Amino acid sequence: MSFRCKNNRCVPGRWQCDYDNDCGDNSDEESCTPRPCSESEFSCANGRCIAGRWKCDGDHDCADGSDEVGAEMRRREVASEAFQQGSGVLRADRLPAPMPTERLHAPL
Ligand SMILES: [Ca+2]
Ligand SMILES: [Ca+2]
Repeated sequence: MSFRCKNNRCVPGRWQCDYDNDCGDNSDEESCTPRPCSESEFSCANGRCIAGRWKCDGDHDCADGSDEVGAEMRRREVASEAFQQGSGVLRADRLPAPMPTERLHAPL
């Protein structure tokens, strides 16, 4: 089973409504019924459901990046907190994602 896009491109049927624009004109994502996200899932701004733990993990799991909105802010707070504790050393395992070195030394 394949799905024919409006631009006549054919994509595998399972690519329809997977929230990725596979056709190029997004016609494989049109007329899709968004499924309600469960409580353990995060609901992206574009209607996609992702696992709750994927929110703010540094990866854009929603195609529109809405699961990472505000994540950068939170990351800075974590870094700032580490400095306030007087260690002066940022432990990488405390941060949700690696940060560029220059940002660690920038004024927070
Ligand atoms: Ca798709
Ligand atoms: Ca994510």
